[in-house]
Amino acid sequence: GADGVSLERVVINGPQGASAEVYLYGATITSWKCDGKERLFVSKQAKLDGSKPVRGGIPLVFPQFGPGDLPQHGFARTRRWTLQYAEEHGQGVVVNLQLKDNEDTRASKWPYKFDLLYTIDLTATTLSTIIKYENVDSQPFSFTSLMHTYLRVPDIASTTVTGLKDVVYVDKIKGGGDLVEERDAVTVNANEDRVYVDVPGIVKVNYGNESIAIRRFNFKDIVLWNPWAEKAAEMSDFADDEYPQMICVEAGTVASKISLNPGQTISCGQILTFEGSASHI
Ligand code: TA6
Repeated sequence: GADGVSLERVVINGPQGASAEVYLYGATITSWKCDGKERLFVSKQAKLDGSKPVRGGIPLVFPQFGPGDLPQHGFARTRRWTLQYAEEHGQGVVVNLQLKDNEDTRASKWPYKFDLLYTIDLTATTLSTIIKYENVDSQPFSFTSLMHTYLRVPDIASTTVTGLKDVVYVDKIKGGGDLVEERDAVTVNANEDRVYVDVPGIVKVNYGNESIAIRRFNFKDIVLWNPWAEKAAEMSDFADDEYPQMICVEAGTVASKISLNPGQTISCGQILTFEGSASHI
């Protein structure tokens, strides 16, 4: 869209000061606050006018992860989703957004009829994001999909990622697949871009005495990414000095494809849980 267009967004106020914000553009969650702090990273230079995917928050990657026949990471993160409903429940707030095929997607290299229902659920200490994918076409289709979560951290140098030990990964920077993670606590001190394949359990991002736990279902893989200085310099929507305040730990199925027959659905998603030091919330 033209610069200066202010995109529609939904502000979600949950219990105990928890809050979230989602732009209908890409259904991109751009804020998740709990225990008084912003837990997601959005670049100071992110475009919030629909001119390009938001550099931060939780962009939705569908139907293609990475480069390929479609624009990088597919079209879901640059389409306008429609708000179906938002309502309070006992422990928080649930918001439903929908995306369907349109003439542009049907004219693309991925021309299938689909229906996505995105459910965002906010409680005092959790943010759950689930997509129900439905094949409403007359033929089967396959896709890759991922939630490109940018977590805010005080300093990458004192951040660890646990839950990846013994997992096979592909290193997209150094090249090579079938590597095995040997560390209990993975640290990042350079440009990293890794796809951990078939991650079995809970992955946690730990900083200071706080953690964000990432629980997944039907999302097999975890992508770990930090652009570091060299790649940050190449992105116009990412300031040069921001990479120490973020880490991308992304739940998805990207090393294999999800296939749906006509009429079939699958729900995939993640639940982010804030685990603070004092469990005073
Ligand atoms: O996070 C993994 C990744 O695929 C990286 O290779 C990098 O390209 C990143 O996504 C950001 O992609 P984007 O298209 O949003 O600039």
